[in-house]
Formats: sequence, C-alpha cells, structure tokens
Amino acid sequence: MSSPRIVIHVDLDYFFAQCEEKRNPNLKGKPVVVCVYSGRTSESGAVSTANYNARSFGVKSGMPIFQAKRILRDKDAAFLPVDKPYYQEISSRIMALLRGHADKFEQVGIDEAFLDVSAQSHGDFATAKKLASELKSRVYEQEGITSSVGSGPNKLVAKIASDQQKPNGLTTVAPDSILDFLAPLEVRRIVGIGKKTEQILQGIGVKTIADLRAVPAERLRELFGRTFGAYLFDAARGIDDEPVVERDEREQISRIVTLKRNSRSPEEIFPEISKLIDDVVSKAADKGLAFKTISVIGIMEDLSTHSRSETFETPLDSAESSRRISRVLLENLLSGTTLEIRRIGVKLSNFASTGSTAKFQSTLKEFLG
Ligand code: DCP
Ligand code: CA
Ligand code: CA
Repeated sequence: MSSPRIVIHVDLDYFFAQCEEKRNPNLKGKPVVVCVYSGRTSESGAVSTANYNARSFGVKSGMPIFQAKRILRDKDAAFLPVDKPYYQEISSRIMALLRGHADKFEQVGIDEAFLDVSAQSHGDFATAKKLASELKSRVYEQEGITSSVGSGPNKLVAKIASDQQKPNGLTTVAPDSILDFLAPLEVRRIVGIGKKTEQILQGIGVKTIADLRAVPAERLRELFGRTFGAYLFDAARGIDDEPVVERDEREQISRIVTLKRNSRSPEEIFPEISKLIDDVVSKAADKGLAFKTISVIGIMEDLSTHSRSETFETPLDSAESSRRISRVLLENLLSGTTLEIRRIGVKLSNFASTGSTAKFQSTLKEFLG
C-alpha cells in the first residue's frame, strides 16, 4: 500500500488589510477596513475585508461602508481603498516561496494555496506538521504576513483545518483523528455546502458533520442527486480524492478569429464559435484541466470589445456543454449592442483538475434551462 497523502492548505490572514498594515506599520493596533468604493458618494461601497481588530466590533466583508463607519466611530479606525496591484505583488512573492516547498502546488485565489507534501514528508504527519510550521515562519520572516495553515490527508480536510484557528493558526489533522476532528463542526465548513444545502440539511435536523454522517447514502442521494449526494457522504467521513494540481500558468486558454464578414446573425457566427470551443476544450483536456469559466468575446465593427462570461461552481470539461453555453453567451452579447461583430473569440479560465467535474452539474442545468 502506498503511504497516505499529506496536503497542506495555507490561507493568508485578513489579507488585503494585512498588506495595508505591512505598508504602514502605524496602522497596527487600530481597526483597519479595506473598502471597495463605488464612487457615487464618498461613503458608498462595501467592505472588502477588515483586520481582526475591526472584526471584533462586528465589521465584515461585504458590509456597506457607512455601516462599518458607524460601528467604528470614535475608534480611530483607518478606511482605505483596495490596492489590488500591491496585494498581488505580495501574493506572488509568497506563492513563489510556497511553491518551492511543495511536491505539487495549487494556488487558489490571491491568498490561498494547497501544497501536496506527501513525498517529502514520507507520508509522516509529524514531519508534515513541522513543515507546515516552517512554512508559516518563512512567509512571516520574508514578508511579515501571518497565515493560517492546516494539514490533513486531503484538500477537504486541510482546508477545514486551516480555517479552524484563525488568525495565525496551525492545525494538523492526523489520519486517526479525522472523524473526531470533523464531528462537532457545522456542515457549512465543508467546501460546496452553501446556504441552500445548509437549509435543506437543517430541515432534516442535520447541523454538524457528525449529524451528516448519520444520514444514509440513499437519503442524501434523494435529497441532492447522485453525484452531490455521494460527495456529501464522503465529505462527512473526511474522504476526498481531489488531487493537488498546478493551475495553468496563463490561467486561460483562448482563441479568436476574424469572421468572413461582419455579422449579427447567430446562425452565421455560431459555427465559428463552435470550432473555437472544440479547439480550446481539447487543449484544456490535453493539460488535464477542467474549467469553471467560459467567455465569448466579440470585437465589433468599430473595434470596441464586448464580452459575456459565465462561471460555474463545478468545473466543466465537455465540449458539448461548452458549445451550448457559448451559444447562450453569444445571444446575450448580441442583445447588449446593435453593432455587428467583426472578430469572435472564446476563452476558458478558472481552471481545476479534471476529475472534479460533474459533481455539481445542477448549476449547469439551471443555466441551460
Ligand atoms: N475579499 C473581498 N470580498 C469578500 C471576501 C474577500 O474583497 N467578500 C478579498 C479581501 C480578502 C481576500 O479577498 O483579504 C481574501 O479573502 P478571505 O476570505 O481569505 O478573507 P481574509 O483573508 O480577508 O480573512 P481571513 O483571515 O478570514 O482569511
Ligand atoms: Ca485569507
Ligand atoms: Ca482566502
């Protein structure tokens, strides 16, 4: 038998706000709120993230800025605009550091990554724990950024573990403690369980992962369908076979062609899109990648660019579905303009490994109607 897999998940703490503290150390100790200003008035917009000081008063991501200001009045709080390029620079350096310590590496978003360290830790959890703690220290020494790190036998458990003791946490889940570790946690801690699933589960008296574990496979299948039902059944037991996979470096695969003549006719344009889709989908398949986002891009007769895209919760890899989606996107694009299309393109992005497809295909069915 091969030795167990060991996966580490790193999640940078209150990332945007921590980057602001790094830039301006005077902010430390104060509530810091990073804001997406919508520009209509000086107060309109939403909170992107906040440091833990601000969170202790109830400030949250997504909250209207005026509400955060009200909560933090008299608290000497700093309200700062999002500076994505700056956060991106810091993220890139940290990701490069982490990548250097992984057998396999998968970045997820700007502030998270999975590291498969099975080989270098010889499947030994004590070694992996030491490695996880070293990674935290290195990131802190190099960038002054704290992180929360979890390790476990797979991505599912590692991610739940990193979320367990935020901020600046380190949580190791050994194979013999998976079931006990998961048991008392709320079901929403499982990736893929959103509000809707949580509500359905609550309806049958399921609050914790232990409760979920007690639900028969057949019942889960009735409630959630065969694939998602099976996923929940496994997840409740800490079972997850998703590999850690390096995302395509360019993070997108695209192709564009010039139409024989400018057109607004789907009948004329769609056959071109269809060929492009077959091409990019097979390129993705060659790389073992599935994709969550499909975009259709039109360069119009006046050379302006119009695009439409759709993102699915679960990765796709089927050319047939992609063609059908792109047809809808093309029609949406055309309905947003009276111009004729001169060049037409398609783009796949938001990649994941194949093997993760078809888990939540219901979102696809909803989109296609
Ligand atoms: N973000 C955002 N809007 C949201 C959620 C997040 O703009 N609704 C941005 C700001 C965050 C970054 O993405 O800094 C990472 O998101 P996380 O969910 O990981 O949140 P934080 O890193 O801010 O906090 P935590 O310490 O809980 O990980
Ligand atoms: Ca984070
Ligand atoms: Ca995150």
